[in-house]
Amino acid sequence: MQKMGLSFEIQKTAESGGRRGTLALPHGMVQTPVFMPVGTAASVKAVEQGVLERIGPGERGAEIILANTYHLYLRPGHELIARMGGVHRFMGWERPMLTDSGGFQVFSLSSLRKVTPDGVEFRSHLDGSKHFFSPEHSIDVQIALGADIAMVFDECVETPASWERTKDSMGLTHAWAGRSKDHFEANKHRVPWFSEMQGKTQSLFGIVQGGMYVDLRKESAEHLVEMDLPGYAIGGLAVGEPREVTREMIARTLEWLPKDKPRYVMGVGYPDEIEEYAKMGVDMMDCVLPTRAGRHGLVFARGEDGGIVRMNIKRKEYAEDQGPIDATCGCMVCARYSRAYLRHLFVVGEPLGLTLNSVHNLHFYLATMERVRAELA
Ligand code: PRF
Ligand code: ZN
Repeated sequence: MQKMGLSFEIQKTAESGGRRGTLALPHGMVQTPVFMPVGTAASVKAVEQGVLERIGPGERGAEIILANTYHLYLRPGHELIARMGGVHRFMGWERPMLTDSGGFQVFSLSSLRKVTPDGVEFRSHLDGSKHFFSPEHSIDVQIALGADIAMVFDECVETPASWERTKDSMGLTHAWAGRSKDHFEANKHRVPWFSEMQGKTQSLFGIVQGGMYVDLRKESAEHLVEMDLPGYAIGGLAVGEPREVTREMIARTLEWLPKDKPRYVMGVGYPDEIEEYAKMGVDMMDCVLPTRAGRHGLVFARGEDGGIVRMNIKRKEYAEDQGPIDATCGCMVCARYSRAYLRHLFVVGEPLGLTLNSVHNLHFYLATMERVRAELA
């Protein structure tokens, strides 16, 4: 019998609905709830893989990162990456990885999109060249990349969108999910380095859509649950709607998803949001925020009351501040560098500044999740 790609064990569920779990993947174990740093183009921007492995409490590092189908298909190309032994070997990362399907990026980055039932024709945001993505093609690319978890090809509807528009888009997403699954099942053993994954296959997750409409969210969750996939994402959120709406959509959608499978909210959020959603029962989250904010000089710290403080390291008031970003942080940046130095690096445009801010922010996110896991245990 074919070995499973994934097993998920829940050690404990809190009254709030939050769960403390362990996700076993071909490249290793992941403690959940987990925050996944985003490595769009096979790189978590400005942070080297060796550092990523040591970031976070106890220097345990990031246990899983994300990469993106759309970006890697455009550059350097999934076939090149396959010839290099897959995305893990290509980037020197031996821990678990997840690839997003490219659906979201096609809709948010490319131009002149033409959506048909078959797929999406679009122009690259890099050079305007024409490309076509279908569910089958997205799966082919994701199989070539060889991440532990692949995602179905979906459409993330723009916001605001009418109920009718959202329903049509959801119908398309459901048809594409079916085709993604069929193509994945027929081809998942073709990962050339399959034997190196101890004979374990990749796993394909579904994505619930349905915009900001509770009835459509329910229909979408039920449709995907019927497909019996090993994990489920909640997509289409954090696209500009108020935070209360995001929370409400997550809370309701979680009710309709299986309790025994991993549940992943895509593209969230601020540190207090990831904490809140993890306590509600979300097992996985990813976001560019810690790295993107870091590259813009925005760093997170804990206030004396335990609340989250956002600091703009560029500010003049830090010019002669000898203290670390956050004395309680425990990261390698706060152990060594002052706010004054970090401000200086940022002001003169030294690349090290981008790295150090990103490392601190990622540590902050991983530490936040570690605290939630301890509370749930
Ligand atoms: N779909 C996919 N990736 C995503 C999203 C989605 O809806 C989102 C929405 N926040 C982020 N990344 N495939
Ligand atoms: Zn720090």
